Amino acid sequence: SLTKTFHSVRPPVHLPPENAFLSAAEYAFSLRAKSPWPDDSVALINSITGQQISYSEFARRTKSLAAYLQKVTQLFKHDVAFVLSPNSIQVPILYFSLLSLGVIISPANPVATEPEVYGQIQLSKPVIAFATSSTVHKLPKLRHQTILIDSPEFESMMVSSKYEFEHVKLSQSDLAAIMYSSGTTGKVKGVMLTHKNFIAQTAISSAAWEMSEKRKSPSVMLFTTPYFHIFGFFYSIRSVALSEKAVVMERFAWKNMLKAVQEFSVTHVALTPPVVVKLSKDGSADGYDLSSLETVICGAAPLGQEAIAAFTARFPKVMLAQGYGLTESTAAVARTIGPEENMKWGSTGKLYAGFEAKVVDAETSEALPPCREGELWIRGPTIMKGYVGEPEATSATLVCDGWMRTGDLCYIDENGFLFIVDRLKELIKYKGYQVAPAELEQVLISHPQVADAAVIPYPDKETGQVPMAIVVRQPQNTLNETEIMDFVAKQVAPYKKIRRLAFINSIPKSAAGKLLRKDLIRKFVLPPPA
Ligand code: 4UV
Repeated sequence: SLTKTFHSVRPPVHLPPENAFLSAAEYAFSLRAKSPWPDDSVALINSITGQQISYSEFARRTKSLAAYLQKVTQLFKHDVAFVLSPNSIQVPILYFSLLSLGVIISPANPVATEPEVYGQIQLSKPVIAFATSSTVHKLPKLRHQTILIDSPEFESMMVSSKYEFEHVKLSQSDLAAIMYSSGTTGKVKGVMLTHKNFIAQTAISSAAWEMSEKRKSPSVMLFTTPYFHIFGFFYSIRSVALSEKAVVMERFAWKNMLKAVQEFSVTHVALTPPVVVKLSKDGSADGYDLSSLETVICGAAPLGQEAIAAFTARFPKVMLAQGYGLTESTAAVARTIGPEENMKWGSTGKLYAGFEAKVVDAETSEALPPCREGELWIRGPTIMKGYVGEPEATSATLVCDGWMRTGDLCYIDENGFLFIVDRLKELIKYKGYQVAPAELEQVLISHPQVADAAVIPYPDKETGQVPMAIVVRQPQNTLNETEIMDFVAKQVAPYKKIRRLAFINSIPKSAAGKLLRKDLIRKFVLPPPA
């Protein structure tokens, strides 16, 4: 077929009219109210202390806090609030309050360094910062009013009914958030997302949910994904829309995750590929009762067929769904829905309702037919407004007629399944051939004695670049360099062979589970500073 634009094959989803005044918070609460579960069902659980908050309490706290911030702190529509906090049950309440005030949320990674925080603040220009006792020291001194969300004062802002919240009229085109784009490549940018972006994502993702789930009780979702990253940020809204019970982990810790699944009978968890791989390889998972698990949603980085096979063999009753998205697209634009699509190993599923895609040849800019590899371009209702203060970066990404370049190499098959190959910018060029590091990483971790691996380009006079593997061996393992190189060479075309190798104790990863290849390049490739 000569298809040049791929259209979503999902049933259309009804979105609220664009001229309706509506915040993402109101919209999520309105879907919650239509759910079959009562107001007193549990909304949030602290996975360590067991403290619980019901949906009616969630709504009450959101309103009291919003009233306080409006009347005492004097926060108004279009103000920006910087948020620097690890996950906690306070964070979603803070988010919903700020969303209903029309205050733009700008959440940053709590492990960011002071210079990183400074750079982010320069971009988003907040009038206030919300931090915790563990992060507050990173904020620039005396610049902003600061509220600590782990303080008794914050608790009383959420529970006092002293102030009356005055409803704020918001257009859907108003900004809801400025998110910092992952920064695994290039410099950090502030991604502007509107209430409409979140409303559309909530509507589309809830519709997908209804297609795949027929539940007798609310799902129990474990939040290991950070609330400052789009995956966790959007899921904090989606969770309310679906009336889920959200089990919140302060920071990701392997044993705590397993313990939480057992203790709270977790049914759903969103994970990144490294954790999915670890679940299928690490013996310590056997010590826990994980039988409540129904679905694992995996996204944020490529998950290879071998990894899926290993996971499915170990957890045959758990559905492993895959989703693909970007901060710039307000989370997912494609995902697998239902058991049949989940078995399409290696695919991140079909486009969500309301989306279109093109696969564009990097050299000729031509839109390609099915099964050909090129850069993924997408168009749809969740695409960002742009990068704050960066018109050039914005026009390089939002190219024309609403199309956004993703920077990802992909192909779409005849049935509309999307396959992500790798980040275009991270491709290795060996004698002019493109080698996708992600593909070699998947081969490497399919070796039972390899615990983790990353592949980076190593400069080479003769060939341009050669693929270099950085490998973490399983404990007490003597696997050597040649054995690993031979193992890979047997499975890939000759130009893709690993030609250099080093061992390491652990692979650096971002909080969202992405390999930090640039840190490895700094360590293994660049000469040490003079
Ligand atoms: O901007 P960002 O950090 O955003 C994300 C968002 C991920 C998801 C995934 C599934 C969901 O359901 C959801 O709500 C959010 O990671 O990074 C964007 C880049 O991450 C890579 C790709 O290179 C994007 O440009 N990426 C994201 N998902 C996948 C992926 C995937 N499933 N497979 C391969 N690469």
